[in-house]
Amino acid sequence: MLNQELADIFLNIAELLELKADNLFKIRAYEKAARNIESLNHDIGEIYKSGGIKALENIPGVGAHTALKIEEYLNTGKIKAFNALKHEFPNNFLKLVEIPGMGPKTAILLYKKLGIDSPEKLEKAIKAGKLKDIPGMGAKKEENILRGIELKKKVHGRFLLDVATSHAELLVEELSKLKVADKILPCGSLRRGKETIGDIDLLVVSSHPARVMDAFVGISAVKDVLAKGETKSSVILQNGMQADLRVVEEKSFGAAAHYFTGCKEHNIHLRQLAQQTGWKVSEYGIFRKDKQIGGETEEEMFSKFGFQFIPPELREMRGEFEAAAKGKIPDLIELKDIKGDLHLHTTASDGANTIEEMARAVKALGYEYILITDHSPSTRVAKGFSAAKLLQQIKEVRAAEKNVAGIRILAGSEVDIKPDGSLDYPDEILKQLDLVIIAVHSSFKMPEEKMTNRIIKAMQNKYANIFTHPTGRLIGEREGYAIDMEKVLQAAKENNVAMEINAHPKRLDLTDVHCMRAKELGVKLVINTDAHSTDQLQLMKYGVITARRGWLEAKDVLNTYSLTRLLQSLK
Ligand code: DGT
Ligand code: CA
Ligand code: CA
Repeated sequence: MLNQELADIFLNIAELLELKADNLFKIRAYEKAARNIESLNHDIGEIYKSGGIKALENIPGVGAHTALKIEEYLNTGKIKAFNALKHEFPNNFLKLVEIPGMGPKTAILLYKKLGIDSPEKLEKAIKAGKLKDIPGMGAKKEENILRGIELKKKVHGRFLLDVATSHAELLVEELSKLKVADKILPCGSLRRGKETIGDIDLLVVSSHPARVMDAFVGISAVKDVLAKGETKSSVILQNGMQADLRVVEEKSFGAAAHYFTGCKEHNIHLRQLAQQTGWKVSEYGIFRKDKQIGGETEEEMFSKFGFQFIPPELREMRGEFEAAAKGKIPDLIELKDIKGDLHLHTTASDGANTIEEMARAVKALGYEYILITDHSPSTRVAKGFSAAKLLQQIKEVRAAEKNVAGIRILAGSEVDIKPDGSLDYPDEILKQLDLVIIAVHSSFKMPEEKMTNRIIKAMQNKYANIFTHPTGRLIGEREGYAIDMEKVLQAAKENNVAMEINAHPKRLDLTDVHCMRAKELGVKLVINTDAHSTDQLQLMKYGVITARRGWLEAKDVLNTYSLTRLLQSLK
């Protein structure tokens, strides 16, 4: 979490310096520091704690000046020089620079020529045709920028699941330390595992609400206090995220947990059912007249109405009450069901760790197998490699398996689907791999029909086993390509290709809704991290929660199987 925050700040500094046409070496140095901090294997706060400023300077790309800035941020939550730099520009200028399709040079040009200093003004100017006469602009570029603005709007003010999770964990940890709360439960969209989170909702049981409130607003990650009441408070954290906290009595815990978990439509439905019985449901309990008849536990919120317990991830008004009435709530997959990771990168392409390092890290997680999947030649930016090098890597994988006891290491590849639907290695090479992952990494803007046919053709290759990150989206950065998912799912079924749920919090596709449909069609699924370093192997939990939102059970997900059964299930 800290790593990402600092990386973002250093990137912003680089962007602002670029706007000022500052020294190019300095700009590149900040960019490099940002990249290296982002891909660190350890929390930068921990690095600092264990070795002080010297340890920070040992991070590649971090010099003495940068180390001082990191230290300042770790100690005070801000970097004065960064704030000063921001003050040299109009208020919303960074927001402008960060719009996909913009960049520093365009931003400064539009500011100088048209006084554009915010995304809102930019959108208006484009729509009014005011950019037409600006050199370097054009219909295509304007279209890209407008799309970028829409994308930012959609996630505006919302946070990725991992960012929200780590902030909630930090708040829970800080509150726990102070020993004023009997129970602390993060609720809301976070507990339901949505892919983006608006704000954190913390529920606390305590007999000392006033002390909880004091503790909450005093946490060092809190930047502003929006409201502080007897049982409710709201704050803004250093990263701009809001956190709400409610304190209730033990006897209302279940009702409050249910209420604050939502979603709103799910809550309203239960309230209406209560009314039909002459009862009342609120965040304080289930009541008949004024007498509380349930709600101390969350189970009661369902059992009192004859329902099976509905796990938080299913509370989206997608048929959960009907299923619960019939006793048909699925036995949802859990993280502990996962036996292997079938998509990960090594130093051979754009990963940070070797095959053996990845294998040892996976073993420590208790998994039984992994599939090594570096990139194929077309993905040049990700250091994709030749068939000859792949054959060499297969040998390295076999050797690594001998060196690391107790884990099966399979040789695979993340093979590009070329624009014509053919695969990026010839069949003679593919057939030597244990499993093959196929992926779209180019020509994202193809029309839907063409893109769908391209993918289906690739699935028909007899060596294709898994279709990874099936929509290609990057949440908040890039819309997915146009595809007819229904046809792709049908083709996956027909060709025995498993669909991947990519656990990276920026991806999380297949989405929950697509998972539900895949299951209906009997399509096989896998959950992979796409890890580019050992610490990213931990992202599996976000894939699992997405699968749970898609109503999946362990039996629907192939990497919960033993390796033998997994291999038998795929072609
Ligand atoms: P978010 O924060 O936008 O990602 O989404 P949520 O679901 O966390 O929504 P939030 O933070 O506005 O509210 C937390 C929960 O409180 C929500 O999931 C259900 C409950 N809630 C909020 N507003 C209402 C309402 O008007 N009626 C009912 N019955 N429940 C509500
Ligand atoms: Ca919320
Ligand atoms: Ca809230």
